[in-house]
Amino acid sequence: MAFEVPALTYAYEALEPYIDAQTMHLHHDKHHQTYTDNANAAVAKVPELSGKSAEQILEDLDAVPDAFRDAVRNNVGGFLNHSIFWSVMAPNAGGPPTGAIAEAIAKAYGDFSLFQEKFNDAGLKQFGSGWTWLVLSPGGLQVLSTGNQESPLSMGLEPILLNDVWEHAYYLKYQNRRADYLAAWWNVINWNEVNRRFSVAKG
Ligand code: MN3
Repeated sequence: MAFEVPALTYAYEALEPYIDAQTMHLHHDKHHQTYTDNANAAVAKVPELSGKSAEQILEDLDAVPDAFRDAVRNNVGGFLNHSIFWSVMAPNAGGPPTGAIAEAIAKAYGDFSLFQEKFNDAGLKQFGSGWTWLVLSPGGLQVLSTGNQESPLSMGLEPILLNDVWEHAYYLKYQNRRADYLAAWWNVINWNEVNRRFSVAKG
């Protein structure tokens, strides 16, 4: 049961001008493919993981033998994080949240702009490579960042929304201006998919 890079459900240029087509090609076709190939290679070395989904593996990294745990965390994480990332973006999207997630964000953070500020601030302060997340924790919604390809699933948290703050996600277009990338990214959020994830996470 090999992991496969999911095809984009929109064109590479569809997220322009916020995310450029060249970045999408490199990010999806090269970076994500490499994580996926390395994830398959890592999992193939660990019989205990055969038949498990990426989510199941990341939820229980303790089950991975020490010698393979870093490779599995980095590459199965890289595979799954990017798979979710493409799905929470869409063309002709963005704007204020809708549905149940809008209500939950309003309850937890007040105005949407205050939530955006908190999320962007977490992305800006993530030192080096990583991801910024909105997760569902047992106590409710939470904004956090993780380093490298670490998944909140490994901390018992459910990923609802995520932004890639590795330089490969924005450097071609935004160079060192991570804050500009973080601000522009809100124009491509697929709130329908975020609501679907929120609904599943709530069980
Ligand atoms: Mn990436």
